[in-house]
Amino acid sequence: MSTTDRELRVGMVGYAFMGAAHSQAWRTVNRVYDLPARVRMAAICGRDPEKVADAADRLGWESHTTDWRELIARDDIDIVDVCTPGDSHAEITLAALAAGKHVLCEKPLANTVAEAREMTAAATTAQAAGIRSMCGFNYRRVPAVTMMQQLIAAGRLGKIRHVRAVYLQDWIVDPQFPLVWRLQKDKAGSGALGDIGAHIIDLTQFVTGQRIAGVSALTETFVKQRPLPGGSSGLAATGPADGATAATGEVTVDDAAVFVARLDGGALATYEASRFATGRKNGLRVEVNGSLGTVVFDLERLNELEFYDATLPAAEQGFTRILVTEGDHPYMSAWWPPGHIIGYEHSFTHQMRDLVEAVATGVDPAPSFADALQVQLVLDAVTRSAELGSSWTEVEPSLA
Ligand code: SOE
Repeated sequence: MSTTDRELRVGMVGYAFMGAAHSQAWRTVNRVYDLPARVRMAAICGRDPEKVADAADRLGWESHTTDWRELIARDDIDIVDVCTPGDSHAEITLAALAAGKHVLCEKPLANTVAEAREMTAAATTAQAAGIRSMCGFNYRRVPAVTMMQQLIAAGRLGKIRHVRAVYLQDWIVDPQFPLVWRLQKDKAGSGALGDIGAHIIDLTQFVTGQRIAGVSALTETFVKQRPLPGGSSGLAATGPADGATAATGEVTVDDAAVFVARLDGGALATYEASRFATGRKNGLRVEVNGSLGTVVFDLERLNELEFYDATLPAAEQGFTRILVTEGDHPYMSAWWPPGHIIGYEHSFTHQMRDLVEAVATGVDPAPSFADALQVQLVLDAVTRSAELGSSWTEVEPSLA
């Protein structure tokens, strides 16, 4: 639907769950939003020649390759979208920035603080040449989450006192579920902490505008040995028995992480990230209590925001369920008439919308790599605190 002739040509590395989610968003974004540039899905890259060819066909990419260096070297690629496991984020991103490509990198930004720092420094250098970088914390772009941020920024909650955040899944409760890449530290960096804890760390820092300044944490690996996988992708959808072999290997990441935190604006916060919350499939819930009110977001009801306005007369106070589907709610004007709900995949379309707009108009998109480094610093502090028996661990500002 774009009214411009300007093209932004995308090359994506990775074709599994996130690759599919991003492809869907790249395919859709210009059909829904009127943007200053049109996206061309120029190339997709993956390690397996047959699978990448199939992915190109299924997901709508014009060409495919098994060599990400070749993809980055192409003159007809403007944006590199990194959807690989964390162990290759830094290498691919640094090469892409050095080649003058804009970068979208999936979360968490990297597997270590050192890598995240290097990526942030490279992004800052590239910025001077007009190269943009963004980290894919997609949940910021759920309209109800964006609205939560706007309400808090407008002062509707007053002084923030408490943040309560959980992200709960249950896809590895079965001890026979194989040792997929998400359960290996050298590939994923950490377990539930980096995979889903990173989302609630980013989301709460985003909506409150406050930084996590210190933490005290506990982590646990409940099942320490698992069957080696036969070649599965690492997601619940593949099922416990998928390709598992008789041999076992060590789980080298956390299954769950819980921590308390102080935010730099004075709020107290609690966080829980677990893959062992039986019955919870993708349960992300954040509650923020302020001196003037409370807001609650629950991903399983993502079209809604609960709001308690304590400035109303006492007789009228109570939790209001706001259906975030009006045309003047964030991102919603381009979708359906009021009351016609949207889903998980729309958060990615909104992310691409903001990225395309930023690149085409020459502004820096958010979350920046510095924002993502801030999350990485919290992940690192949580890990260190847990290793030292929950000792209080300060988190430095990424832009210090
Ligand atoms: C798997 O646990 C996962 O797909 C994460 O990697 C995503 O970031 C999250 O959105 C859903 O769960």
